[in-house]
Amino acid sequence: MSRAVIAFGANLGDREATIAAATRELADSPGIRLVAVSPVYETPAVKLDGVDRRAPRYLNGVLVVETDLDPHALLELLHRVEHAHGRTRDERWGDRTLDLDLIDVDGVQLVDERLELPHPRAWQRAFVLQPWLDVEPDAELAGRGRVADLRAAATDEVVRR
Ligand code: A4P
Ligand code: MG
Repeated sequence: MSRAVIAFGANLGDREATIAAATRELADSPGIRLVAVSPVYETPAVKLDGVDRRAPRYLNGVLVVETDLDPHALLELLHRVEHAHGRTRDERWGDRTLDLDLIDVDGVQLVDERLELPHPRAWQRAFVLQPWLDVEPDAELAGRGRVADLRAAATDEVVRR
């Protein structure tokens, strides 16, 4: 069994309903046990050229699961759930009904053409670090250090719902 941290984000459609349904679908998937659901934060959209205040705001948070799926199988499951919620891939960092990212799996570090662990941008994003910290106050991000320290250094805005 491994322990995985999954980040969710949604800024189009009924964000709460999508996140609730996706959480249920993951919890009900074979090989997955849901361990923790973080509080949800509202966050301004970060685009490739910085914060975009005209874009719809995101709801962000994390799930912690125990799983006997390997990381690639888990990523495929996340993509299936995104797809079921109308996720399209038009623009990198574009607005989306649902994004499910794999943040950490047991501290494994790997890079291949499909998957990078830990998630390469998690270390600098309060919208990932804050909810993770809420459910795992002693968490560490492989190669980067304590999540609490990374959170203290992150400057993007997160507002608890
Ligand atoms: N991929 C590689 N490693 C991973 C991983 N650890 N987890 C690959 C998930 N996917 C991973 O992702 C692109 C490719 O990354 C996939 O084919 C997958 O195999 P995508 O979901 O298709 O596209 P994306 O999400 O637009 O790209 P990217 O670069 O992964 O985006 P990020 O870094 O996830 O950022 N602002 C706010 N406020 N809140 C957000 O949640 N999210 C993003 C997306 C941008 N701005 C945001 C938020
Ligand atoms: Mg993604």
